[in-house]
Amino acid sequence: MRVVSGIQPTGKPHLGNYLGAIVNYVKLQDEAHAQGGQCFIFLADLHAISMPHSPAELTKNTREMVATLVACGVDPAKTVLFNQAQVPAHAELQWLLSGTARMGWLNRMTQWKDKAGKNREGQSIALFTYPVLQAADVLLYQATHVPVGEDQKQHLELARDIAQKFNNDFCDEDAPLFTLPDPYIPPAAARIMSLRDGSSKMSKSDPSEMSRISLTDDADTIMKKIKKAKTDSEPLPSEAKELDERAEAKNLVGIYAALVGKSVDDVLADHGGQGFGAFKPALGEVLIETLAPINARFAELKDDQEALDAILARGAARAREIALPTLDATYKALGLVRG
Ligand code: AQP
Repeated sequence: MRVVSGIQPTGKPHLGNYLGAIVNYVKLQDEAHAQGGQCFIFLADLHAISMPHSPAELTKNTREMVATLVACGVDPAKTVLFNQAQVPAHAELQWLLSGTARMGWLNRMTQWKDKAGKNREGQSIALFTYPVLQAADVLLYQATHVPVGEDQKQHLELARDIAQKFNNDFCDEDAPLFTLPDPYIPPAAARIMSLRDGSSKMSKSDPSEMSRISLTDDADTIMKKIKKAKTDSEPLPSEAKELDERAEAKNLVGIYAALVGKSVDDVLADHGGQGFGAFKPALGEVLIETLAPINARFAELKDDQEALDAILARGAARAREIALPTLDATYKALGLVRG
């Protein structure tokens, strides 16, 4: 079992990152550890430069993201925790796979279409080739399980296509180089939506702070954001299917269900008929209770720059070592001569 996933240090991680991905990093880390497998979690700082960014902010966010992941339960003793910039093999493998990836495949990526909008010509090349770097990230470690939110499913499918084509084009049938990675998407909470707009996902780069719950928000901020979350004026129904046309209500009930580990139907069995004046404070309390220990641990860790850098340095050294055989084999398969 090889678990590999990454998160961009582009801001404070939010509830969507937590329920969609980080909870599963911890779950799979423990499973892999128990089975003698391996888990790699990296900060996707090379991905972060695909959009305009402030270098000083990127450095600060990278350290804060390490502190947050550790506060959430990612354990550097069980997981190889590092940032891409310290493992050049990621960028090297991306280039080597760029000969295999196809323009048409990348053109179809919905994240590219969403982020580029109408101004494709004005976007960085990195934003367009982002999914090839993502393929390199997971193929480099022969990932079997990739815990991601639903928005990343298409990129994972592309990574499989690239791996498959490379294996077909450059490897013997009985000795494929790359393992085809499987996405590990949570059955619930795979896509947490903005608190201001139930049709767009909760995102670090949304200009409105009120659109997301950051994992480091304090209790008052959490309650304020939940109370101000957009909803309709109807009471909660008693069955999940009645939420289908009520995006904002569905999102809040889905968050509650994921946090307490119940199905949406079970939550509605308890709260159906309630208005948001009663449901929102109940949700706020559950969120505060879930995030309080993460907040406390984050506060202990966040200012110890030396310790955070040491975690990344140790992880990167290990990652470089484990990445090497696959990187070497890729050069060789392509017929590239290296001294
Ligand atoms: N709203 C979400 N619901 C469920 N899962 C989510 N993820 C992100 N948003 C949601 C999952 O979190 C992991 C890390 O994501 P990322 O930071 O690398 O990139 P992203 O998907 O682009 O996240 P953001 O917050 O929207 O960042 P920005 O605004 O910088 O682009 C991934 O597994 C993702 O699926």
